Amino acid sequence: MAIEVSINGSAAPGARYVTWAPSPCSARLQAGAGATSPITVTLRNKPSASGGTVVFYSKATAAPANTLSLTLTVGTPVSFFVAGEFGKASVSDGDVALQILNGTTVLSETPLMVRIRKNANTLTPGERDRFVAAFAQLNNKGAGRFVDFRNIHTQAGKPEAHGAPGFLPWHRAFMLDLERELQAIDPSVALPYWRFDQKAPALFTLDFLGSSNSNGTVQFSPTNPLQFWATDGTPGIIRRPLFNVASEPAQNVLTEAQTLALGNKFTLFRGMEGNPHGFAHTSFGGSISQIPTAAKDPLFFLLHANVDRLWAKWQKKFGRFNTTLAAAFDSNAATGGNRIGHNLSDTMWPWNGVTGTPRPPTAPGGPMADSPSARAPGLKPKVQDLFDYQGAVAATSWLGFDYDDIPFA
Ligand SMILES: [Cu+2]
Repeated sequence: MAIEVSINGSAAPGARYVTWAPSPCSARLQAGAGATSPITVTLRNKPSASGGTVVFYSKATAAPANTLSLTLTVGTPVSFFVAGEFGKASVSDGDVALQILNGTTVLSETPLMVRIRKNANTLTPGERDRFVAAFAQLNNKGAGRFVDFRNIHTQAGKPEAHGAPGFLPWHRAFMLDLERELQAIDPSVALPYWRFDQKAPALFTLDFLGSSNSNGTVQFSPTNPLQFWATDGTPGIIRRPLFNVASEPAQNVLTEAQTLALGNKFTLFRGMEGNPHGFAHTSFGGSISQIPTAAKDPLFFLLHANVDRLWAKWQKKFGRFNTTLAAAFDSNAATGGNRIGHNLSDTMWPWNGVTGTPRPPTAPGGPMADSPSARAPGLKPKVQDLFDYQGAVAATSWLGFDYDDIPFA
């Protein structure tokens, strides 16, 4: 008996990536030799000592369980849901196997990954090396697709993405776009975050994001492909830390607890664009300290993954995933009172391709990268499409990422 398993609405291997949010799945008993119908089957994790773990739900709103019983009849897909068990993320691609058993007979085995954004300081050497390799390949010694990301975050992008309420949703889209490009190179990669309010001695090393010499030139080990990093025709990265990267957090940044205590309304919380966000940037000399050049340094993306994580944590703490709640965003945004690009129903530059005043003169990079597992936020996302990243308000809003320390809402 053969069973076809679909994950995230697709039987393709590229869709077999889950997070803490329940992913829609189905199992279909196929016609053929030995197929008796109906049969009762059990879904479970293949017993394994390491790697990720998934849990099962009959409905997205049901309680998760370690196993699930389904009755299958030939030809008819039966739906169920799968999520990573919180705290049990994968460490490599396909390190979870979803088994379907009839009695003790294994009818099918589907490899899965619980793909989660993790604290960069805690990555395994394998996770670190795959991330660094994908990032280096995206840049391709300055000749790759990364040039668009570098060019988006410039003076032209400043009013589109900074100093106004859209700062957090815009940067969430920017991170997701880059992460999906990395995943097109290596689907096992998730964007790690630099928790800048803690020391991160494993991050500023020769094998990871590099170690700055006294001139601020970032040094890498001979095996680190980031040694070939180049932007704007110039090799290398200039980054001069103004703090001790081995033993200290970034300079004078608010702690996570202080950031979450900025207030329960978005208008208060978005003050974090100054501190800790701005302070984390200016904890260095070099390109990362200024908007037009910040995205030249790969560290930018780990810094902003943490900014995004802080917003996600704040959303979870105060229940701010639904844009119909006034406190979830800026009060002027629903009525179009903000600058274009900072209202809930505005599309965001550059993914919308719109150029000319009041938008910037160019729109580098084209539309938002698609994902084989998640359909949202679409090719031309609106500000409002970036709030419900876990699909907790509407399952179709799921953006396909999660953080290691923020459970499903
Ligand atoms: Cu920033």
